Amino acid sequence: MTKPLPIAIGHSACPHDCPSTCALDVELLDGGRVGRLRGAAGNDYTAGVICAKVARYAERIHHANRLLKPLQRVGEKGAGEWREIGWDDALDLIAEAFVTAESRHGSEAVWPYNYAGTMGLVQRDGIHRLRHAKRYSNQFDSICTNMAWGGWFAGAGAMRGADPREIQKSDCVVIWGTNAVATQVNVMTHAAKARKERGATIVAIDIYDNATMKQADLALKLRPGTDAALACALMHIAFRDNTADRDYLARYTDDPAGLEAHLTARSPDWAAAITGLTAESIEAFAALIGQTPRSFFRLGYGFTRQRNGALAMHAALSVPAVYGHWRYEGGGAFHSNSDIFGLNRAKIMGTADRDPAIRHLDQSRIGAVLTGDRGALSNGPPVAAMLIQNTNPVNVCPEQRLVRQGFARTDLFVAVHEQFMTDTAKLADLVIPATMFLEHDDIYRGGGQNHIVLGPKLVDPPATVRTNHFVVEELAKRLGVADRPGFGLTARQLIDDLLKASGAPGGYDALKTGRWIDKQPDFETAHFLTGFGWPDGKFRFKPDWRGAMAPNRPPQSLGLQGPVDALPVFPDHVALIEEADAAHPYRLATSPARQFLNSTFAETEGSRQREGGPELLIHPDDAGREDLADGVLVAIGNQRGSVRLTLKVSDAVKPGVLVHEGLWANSDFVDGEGINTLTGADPVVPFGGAAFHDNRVWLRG
Ligand SMILES: Nc1nc2c(c(=O)[nH]1)N[C@H]1C(S)=C(S)[C@@H](COP(=O)(O)OP(=O)(O)OC[C@H]3O[C@@H](n4cnc5c(=O)[nH]c(N)nc54)[C@H](O)[C@@H]3O)O[C@H]1N2
Ligand SMILES: Nc1nc2c(c(=O)[nH]1)N[C@H]1C(S)=C(S)[C@@H](COP(=O)(O)OP(=O)(O)OC[C@H]3O[C@@H](n4cnc5c(=O)[nH]c(N)nc54)[C@H](O)[C@@H]3O)O[C@H]1N2
Ligand code: SF4
Ligand SMILES: [Mo]
Repeated sequence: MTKPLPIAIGHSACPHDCPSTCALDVELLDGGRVGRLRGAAGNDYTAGVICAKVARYAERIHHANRLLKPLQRVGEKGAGEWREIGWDDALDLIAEAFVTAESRHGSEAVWPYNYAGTMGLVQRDGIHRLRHAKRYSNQFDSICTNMAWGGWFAGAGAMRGADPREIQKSDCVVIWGTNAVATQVNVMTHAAKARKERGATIVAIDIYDNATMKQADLALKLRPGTDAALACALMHIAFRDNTADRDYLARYTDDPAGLEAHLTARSPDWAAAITGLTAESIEAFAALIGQTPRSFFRLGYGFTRQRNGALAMHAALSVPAVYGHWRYEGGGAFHSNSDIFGLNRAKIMGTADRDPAIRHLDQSRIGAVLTGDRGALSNGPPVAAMLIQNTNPVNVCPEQRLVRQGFARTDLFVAVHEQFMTDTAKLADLVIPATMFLEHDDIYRGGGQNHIVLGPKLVDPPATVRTNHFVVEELAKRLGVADRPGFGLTARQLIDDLLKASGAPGGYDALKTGRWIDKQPDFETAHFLTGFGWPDGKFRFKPDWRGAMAPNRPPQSLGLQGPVDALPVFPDHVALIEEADAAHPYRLATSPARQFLNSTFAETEGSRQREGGPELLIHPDDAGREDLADGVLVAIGNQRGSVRLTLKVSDAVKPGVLVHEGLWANSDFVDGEGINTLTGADPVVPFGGAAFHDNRVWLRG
C-alpha cells in the first residue's frame, strides 16, 4: 500500500505536559486523517525537532481503543461493565449528582479535579469557571512543580531566567536533574549546537545513566537526594580558589559573607561522603565552571522530587550567583518561564466568582481526601461527587492503595472525561469521550521556553466526542450558572478575548497568521542584571522560607507544610529523605520513560513496544548479592504497599539504588497495582508536593 500524500500542512502546538511546548507542522491527509507531525523549523526554540512519541501522533488520534461514546457503569465499580448512553443523559447525570452532593453536604462536597493532560488554556482551565461559579472545592496543584518553583522563587524572587535559546551560546551546559533527551528534547538540540559550534562541554547530573547522562561529556552520578551537598561544595571551592565573582556577589546578592562562612565546612570531601561522588570529580566540575564564564545551568524537575527537593533547587540555583555566570550571555540559569507570559486568564478561569473562603484540597493527597482524612478535608464535608478532566489520578498519584480505596466508595460519584479507558476511567461511574488537541481550538504557552503558540482545530473529531469546553458549558447551563462571567463564548472567542486583554490587540486572527508570539524579556531583565525579583533586587542565599513568598503565590495555596523546623538558613544538605534502612535497603526512583508522557502514550503500541514492559533497574552487585538474575519477576515494597515487576540488571544505576521508568498502566503490572503504590503523599517542605523519586523499599525474589 502506498503512503497517502498530505493534502495540506496544518499548524499547531504540542498540548502535552512537557516544558518544550513545541510548535508543530501537521500533515493533513484525505478523509480527515493526520499523517506525520514535525517540529516547526521557523520556531527558534522548537527548531524543527520534536520527540518521537508525538511525531507518531496519528497512532494515538486514530487509535482503535479511543473512547467514542458516553458510558454508564452497570456493574460494580471497576467491574468493566458499561452501557452506552447519549450525551444529554450523561450531562444530566453529572448535574444531578452534583446537585445531590451539594444538597446533602454543601457545595464543597463537589470536587472538580483536573491537571495538565492538555496544557491548552481554554480546554484545561475552563473547569475552574464552573468550580468558582458553583463554589465547589478548589484544587491545590501540588503534583509537579511545587518543590522546583518554590526553591527557585526562594532565591530569584521570580519564575523566569536566562533565555533558554542562549544555551546555544554557552561554553558549558549543565543539565541538572532533568532527563532532557526524554523529557524535553529541545534542550539537547540547543546544547548539541553549542558543543558542535563552540566546543561547549555538556555536564549532566543525575542518579543513573539515563539517555542524557550517556550524551554528556561529564556525567555526575550521585546518590538520590544529595544535590544540595554537591552545590555547597561547588560554592565552597569558588570561595576557596577565588573563582567566586566577589564584585557580582556584593552587587547582586543578600549575604555573601554569611554564605562564605557557612560553606567553610562544606568541603569536597564532606560532599563526596554524602553524594557518593569522588572529591576529584567535584573539583573537576568546579574548575570547569570556575574558568567558564558562559556556564548555563538548566535546572530540571527530577532532582526536586525528593523530600529535600525545594532546598536542592535553591542550592543549585545559588551556584551561578556565586560564580557570577549571570553576567554573561550563554551563562546563568533557567528552570521555567512561567512568569513572562502576562496572560490575563480571568475570563477563562471565572476569577470574578472566586471566593477565597472556599477550601483547597491537595491534588496529591486525593487518597487521603477520598477516604475521609479530616486534615486532608480541612475539617470540611466529605467529597461526594467529582468531574475529572485531563488527568489520571488512579495511576499518577502517590499512595495508590488509598486512592483506589477512595474510588471504590459507593457513596462517591465520579465522572471521567477521557480519550482512553485509563486506570481512573475504569473506576468511574460515568465515562465521557474527549476530543484530542488537533480536534479543538486552544492556545498554549511554553514553561520551558518563551513562546505563546496557537493550536487551532485542524480536523473534525469523531461525531460522538466532545471538548472539555463543551462539557463545562453544558454543565453550567444545567447547574444554573451559564450567565456568570466567562460563560457562553466559543473557545475561539475566549482565545481572542484572552489575547486582547493581554496586550496582543490583533487577537486570534493575528496569532493565526503569526503562529506564535515571542515573550522573552531582554537580556538585562532575563539575567536579573536590573535586579532579582525581591524588593531589594538581591538574590537570596538566605531565603525567607516562612515569609512573604508563600501566601502570595497560588501554587502554595495551602501555606507552609512538612517539617518546617528542618529548613536551613543557607543552602545545605538536609537529611529529610527516606534513607535506606535495614528493613528497606534500597532507594527507589520512579523516573520518566522516554516513550511515555506520564501515563499518556502507555496506550499506543509504538511507545509500548519501544519501552518493553515494567522493569526495575538494579546494579549487578546488588543482583548478585540477592542471587537474582536478569529477567526474573521480583517484588518491591514498603509501608505503603508492594508491586511486582521484571528485574533488569544494569550498571546504569548505583549500588543500593533502584530505578523504574514509567508510567505504565496499573493493569500492565502482574498484580494490577502500579508503581505509585510505593510513593508517598506526605507533603514536601515547605510548600507541599510529592517526592516521587524518594522511596525506600525492600526487594524479594
Ligand atoms: N518522555 C517523557 N517526557 C516527559 C514526561 C514523561 O513522563 N516522559 N513528563 C513530563 C512532565 S509532567 C514533567 S514535569 C517533565 C519532568 O521532566 P524532568 O525535569 O526531566 O524531571 P523528572 O522526569 O522528574 O526526572 C528527571 C531525572 O531526574 C532524576 N532524579 C531523580 N532523583 C534525583 C536526584 O535526587 N538528583 C538528581 N540529580 N536527579 C534525580 C531522574 O532519575 C530522572 O532521570 O517532563 C515532561 N516530559
Ligand atoms: N511515579 C511517578 N508518578 C508521577 C510522576 C513521576 O515522575 N513518577 N510524575 C508526576 C508529574 S510531574 C505529573 S505532572 C503527573 C501528571 O499526571 P497526569 O496529569 O495524570 O498526566 P497524564 O498521565 O499524562 O494524564 C493526562 C490524561 O489526560 C488525558 N487528556 C489529554 N488531553 C485531554 C483533553 O483535551 N481532554 C480530556 N478530557 N482529557 C485529556 C489523557 O488521555 C491522559 O489520560 O504525574 C505525576 N506522577
Ligand atoms: S518534546 Fe514535549 S512539547 Fe515537544 S512534541 Fe514532544 S512532548 Fe510535545
Ligand atoms: Mo509534571
